Amino acid sequence: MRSKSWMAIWAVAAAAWSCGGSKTPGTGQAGPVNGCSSFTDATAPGASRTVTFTFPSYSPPCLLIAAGQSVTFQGSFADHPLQPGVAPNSYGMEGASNPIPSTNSGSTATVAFPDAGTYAYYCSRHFGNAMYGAVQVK
Ligand SMILES: [Cu+2]
Repeated sequence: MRSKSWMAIWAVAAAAWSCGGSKTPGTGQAGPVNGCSSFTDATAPGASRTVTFTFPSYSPPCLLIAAGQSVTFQGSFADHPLQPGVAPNSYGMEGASNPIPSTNSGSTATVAFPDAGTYAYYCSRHFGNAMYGAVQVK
């Protein structure tokens, strides 16, 4: 008898888990990538393609470049470890092979983007504060 009631409780708990919200943070779901619904155009030859960061944001967080251009991330990676991908608490689709490296030391990282796509990144310490962004390559 006791074990049967536990089974019933487990079944209810499992049902509650499986029919939660329609959006799952972290990967491949509807919505702008890491909050980037519009991008700062840095495709012009003389444009700055540097993303600076201090708590709690990247500036500019959403950058548009052309294939073959590079972006320089500048700030303390020890304080704000850079991670490629959609933040665990965010949404959106991104390109298949993200060239942004996991970086947790130093203060400058220049990343080349050879292929078109949208590549997400976030601070592994402060994504809860919406410290994330994306590079769109056209
Ligand atoms: Cu941070």
